[in-house]
Amino acid sequence: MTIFSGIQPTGNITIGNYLGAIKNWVEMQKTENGCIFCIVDSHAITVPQDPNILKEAILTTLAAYIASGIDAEKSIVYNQSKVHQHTELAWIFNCITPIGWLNRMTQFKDKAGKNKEKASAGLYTYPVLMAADILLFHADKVPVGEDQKQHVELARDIAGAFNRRFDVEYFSMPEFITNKTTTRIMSLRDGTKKMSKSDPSDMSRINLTDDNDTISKKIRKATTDSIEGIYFDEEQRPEVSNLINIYAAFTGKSIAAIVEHFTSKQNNEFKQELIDIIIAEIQPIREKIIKLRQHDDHLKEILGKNAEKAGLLAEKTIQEVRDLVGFL
Ligand code: AQP
Repeated sequence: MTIFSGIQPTGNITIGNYLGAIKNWVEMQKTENGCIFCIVDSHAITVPQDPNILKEAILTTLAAYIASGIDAEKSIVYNQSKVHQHTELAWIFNCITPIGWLNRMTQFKDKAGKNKEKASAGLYTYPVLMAADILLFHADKVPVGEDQKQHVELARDIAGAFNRRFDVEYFSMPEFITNKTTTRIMSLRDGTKKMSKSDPSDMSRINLTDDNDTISKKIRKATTDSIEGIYFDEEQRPEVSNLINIYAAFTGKSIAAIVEHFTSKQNNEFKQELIDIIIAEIQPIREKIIKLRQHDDHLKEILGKNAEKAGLLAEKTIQEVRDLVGFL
């Protein structure tokens, strides 16, 4: 079985990325040998990036993967731009994907906002590159957060469109899978907005590189409401429900059990327990990231070696695709 997923090196990895994606990857890696975890830097440049900061972010993202438990010997871990077949396949897919399908993608609407005309063509065709990432390796399963579900569905549609266009059964359908307990972690400042690496407010997220005092401060200052008691109601109490969700995702406990545990407790007791739980899991990861970043040459060597492994698999697919398309 082949498993493919990735994260953009667009800033500090958040607990949203960790709980929604990486934690699930670590679990899957325990039983599966065919895992490919990419640092999707070609996706990152769909919005402007400072070149020096991007280079740093690629290395920190790799360090975060390894520190969280990804084994770069067992799984293939590399940065996307090192394997040119991603963009070659994306171009072919661009030529078979109807514009109408891309117009339905909600992430483009969210990210382009009111400035749609000024957004890059790359941001618009981002989901086509993502389909190429997945199908280049004939991935069976794609473990991502719930926000990426629509893009995985589009990858299935593109696989079908390719097969129909060339009258083959070449690509099979990749399956979207997400963490059972975590669907979407929301911003600590606004419970209706997704927690994001690129949110202008650092207080809206917890980064894997945050120190214990910063984690504590961010949770204490996290927006809540003035309603008495701790209970789950995403409509009326999005912020409190988000904190309960984060608690559930870190501990694996059910929402019902958490609410029961806090029935007669105060908001500050709930927040303190949450802080302790987050720190217990994040502190060792942060310490490993710092250690790994002291050996950037080693990290670069890992990226190089793994890109070679990925390149071999990718080249086989692209040769077959070139032939099906009619390229000599
Ligand atoms: N808030 C979240 N809750 C659960 N899962 C999340 N993911 C992202 N945010 C949350 C999952 O993390 C993986 C990597 O995402 P990405 O870097 O490719 O892009 P993204 O989804 O756009 O993530 P960010 O953090 O919001 O990045 P920016 O700010 O650069 O756009 C995916 O599996 C995603 O589902």
